[in-house]
Amino acid sequence: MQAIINAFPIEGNAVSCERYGSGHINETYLLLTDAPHKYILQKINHNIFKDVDGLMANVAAVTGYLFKQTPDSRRVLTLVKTKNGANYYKTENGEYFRLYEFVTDSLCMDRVETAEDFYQSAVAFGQFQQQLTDFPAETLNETIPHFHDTIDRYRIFHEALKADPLGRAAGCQAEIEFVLAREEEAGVMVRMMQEGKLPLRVTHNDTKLNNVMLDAKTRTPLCVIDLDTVMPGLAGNDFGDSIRFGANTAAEDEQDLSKVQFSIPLFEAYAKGFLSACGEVLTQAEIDTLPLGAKLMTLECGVRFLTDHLMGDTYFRIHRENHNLDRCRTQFKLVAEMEKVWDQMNDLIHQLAGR
Ligand code: ADP
Ligand code: GN1
Ligand code: MG
Repeated sequence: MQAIINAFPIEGNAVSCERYGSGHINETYLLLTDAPHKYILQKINHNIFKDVDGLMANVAAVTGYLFKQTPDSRRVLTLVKTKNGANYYKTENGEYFRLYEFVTDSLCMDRVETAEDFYQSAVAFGQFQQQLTDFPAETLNETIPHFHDTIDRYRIFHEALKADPLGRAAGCQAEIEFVLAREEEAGVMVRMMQEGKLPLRVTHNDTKLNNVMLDAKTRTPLCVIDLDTVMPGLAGNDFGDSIRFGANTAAEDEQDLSKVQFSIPLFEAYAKGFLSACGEVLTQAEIDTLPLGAKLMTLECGVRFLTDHLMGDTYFRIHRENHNLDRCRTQFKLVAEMEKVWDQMNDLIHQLAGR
């Protein structure tokens, strides 16, 4: 690890470097120095992000663009370049590392604690989208092709089901049926986008609560992190992915499904925050499809977890047997719950948006 740390111009001497956070994709370390100064060191998941150069060019461009608007390293994720001025460091064995300033005196939550915090996270993601309105989208590299192409996610699911390399399909028939029963609806937003009925914007695409930092004292937004998937996308997907994670009354991997409920008050709190931060720029079709974004992001994520379970857990990091199956079950429980309160969700959005 020392050789990696040495590649970066850190303040002081490293005193510890321990695994940190609960992201499913990258390997994150908290790097402490005797300065004292805190950093976040990350091993980039090169399996998933094939074009690390393109990925890091995006991160540098987006953070640079935001920093011009808000020159404050607590309010914008701040990349620390290597001593050679590169956006990342590649080791001799082909591993990729990057360094960020640690966002100090901040809160990063794995679970919603209060509706007010969830509201504030919505303001953060809404503002993020708003700040990037004029960012030149054509300069962004597509870091994961077809990331929220739900139709393509279904195609990959069908392939996994057919191959069933570990014989796991027999153990998740109910979940498979759940997926198949919703295939037609799953493609609605992608088709609307293709037909020009929903605009492409520069979006975050991974808006879960632990990808936003709030100020520890005021519990108001500091910055949005995890910028690996900032790409052209749908506003409704950013809205929806936050709802998927945060309006769940239980953890994403809760095994007791009776604890997993879709919370309308949390949905409402998030919707208020999101609409207050970026509602005015949204088209009527975008407003109309916010509930659908929530449902389809939850369905898509469940499909991705199930696909990974069938394929032997090669994408999302797991910590126990059947972890991805447990995750998929919570997502489908949430989808089923949303279906029960569908009209209420839609009425609420129109009421809050005033149109
Ligand atoms: P992943 O793609 O694996 O989710 P993230 O970039 O989201 O990786 O980082 C994982 C976790 O590390 C975050 O959820 C957060 O808790 C923490 N983290 C990441 N970057 C920072 C930062 N700059 N300051 C403080 N904490 C951070
Ligand atoms: C991953 O990287 P992380 O843990 O913030 C995933 C998201 C999923 C999420 C499910 C690049 O997010 O798309 O919605 O897990 N990120 C990537 O928790 O695939
Ligand atoms: Mg993350």
